[in-house]
Amino acid sequence: MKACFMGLGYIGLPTAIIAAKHGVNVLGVDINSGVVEMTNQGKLHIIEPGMEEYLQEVVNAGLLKASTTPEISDAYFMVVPTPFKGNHEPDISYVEAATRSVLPYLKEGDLYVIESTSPVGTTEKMQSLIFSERPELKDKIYIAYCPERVLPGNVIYELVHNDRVIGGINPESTDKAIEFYSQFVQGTLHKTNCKTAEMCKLTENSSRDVQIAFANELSLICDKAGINVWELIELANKHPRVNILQPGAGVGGHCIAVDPYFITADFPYESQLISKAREINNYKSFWCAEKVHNAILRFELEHHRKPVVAMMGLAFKPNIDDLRESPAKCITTKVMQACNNADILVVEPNVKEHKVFKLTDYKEAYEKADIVVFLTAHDPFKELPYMEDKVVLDFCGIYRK
Ligand code: SAJ
Repeated sequence: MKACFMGLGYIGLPTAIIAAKHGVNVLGVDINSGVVEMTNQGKLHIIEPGMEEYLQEVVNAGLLKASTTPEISDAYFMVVPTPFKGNHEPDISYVEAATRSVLPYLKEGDLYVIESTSPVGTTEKMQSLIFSERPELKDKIYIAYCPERVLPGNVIYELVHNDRVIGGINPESTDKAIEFYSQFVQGTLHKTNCKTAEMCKLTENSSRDVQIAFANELSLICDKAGINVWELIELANKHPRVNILQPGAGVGGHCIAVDPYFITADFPYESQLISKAREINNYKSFWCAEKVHNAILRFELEHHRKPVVAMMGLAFKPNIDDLRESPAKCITTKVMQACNNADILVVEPNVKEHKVFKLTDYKEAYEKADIVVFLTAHDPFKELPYMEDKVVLDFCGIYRK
């Protein structure tokens, strides 16, 4: 069986590697020739623990090859980005482009799967596109939607062990896709239709966004009321049916902060709560930036000099180096733009160099700072001794007490 993965990004490449490791003959396709070259050399262009060894193994075994163009295969997987356009409208143009580029290679009996997070109805749109361009394939190929669910940093384990939801345009397509994924997935493969599978992916990430918004809202209330929100949540979670998530500097990354808009764009009147949650999580970052700004002004008034401010963490969540859609990065940028009256030291222990920010060692920055702002709860920060003489703005629960 030969499978063609369209898109060698954070999901496409690991999935291609794991499929190859389980004996599938894989062609990985990417429009970026640098990515293709690196992949063929067995070098991982993304950061994912343990994945490079797997890549080298499958490339050396001749099971995975990368190219900028597709080839005739038995199965095609669309694993390309689905960003949003200006007004939070989903942009499925990459899915469409990837689909168009495999169109000439499709033949009877082939499987076509979309894995990219997509607005409801995308699989049916691509079905129409395929059959309008290749009408002779109508009812002769299998089409399904199967969203990825893996957590960056734990991809090797989750790609194999997570359950998956698989929805075909008809039961035969669902079964065909299940046959493919059962080659490497040990989790349960749940059958549904393509619209439900599309909505399921959006629902999972929107549910997390709504729950984080609740925690963030509590943090605003507690700040005003003079209550330690970390202690409050810990206590409330002692109730057998309460499980509140953690507040933070906002919600980042390219999934949770993006996918809910795929629902709100198409169902604006019905999705009041999902939409409000997005607002709250976005607002939390502005609120944090305001707090830092005010702390700087207060320090200046009290001490008649510029404070040294350590902005601790740039990544979008703890213990990773991914800065995409990061609230910490956004807050740091805002503070740097607004506060000429401070020396700002930027810290990100998981990144060596950054083209915009000059990075300072975390211990050195902490030592020098008058104001310490914890933005991302990286483990090394938790080892820093609490120092009474510093103003600490802890947005991510480093010093819970
Ligand atoms: N966050 C909080 N409080 C929390 C948990 C998270 O503020 O209690 C913040 C994080 O700091 C980060 C953001 O939320 O800024 C997102 O982080 P995350 O760990 O919740 O999720 P992602 O974006 O790394 O991965 C999510 C996962 N989805 C769910 O857990 C429902 C993952 O399983 C998906 O595969 C992934 O999105 C995706 O690709 O869609």
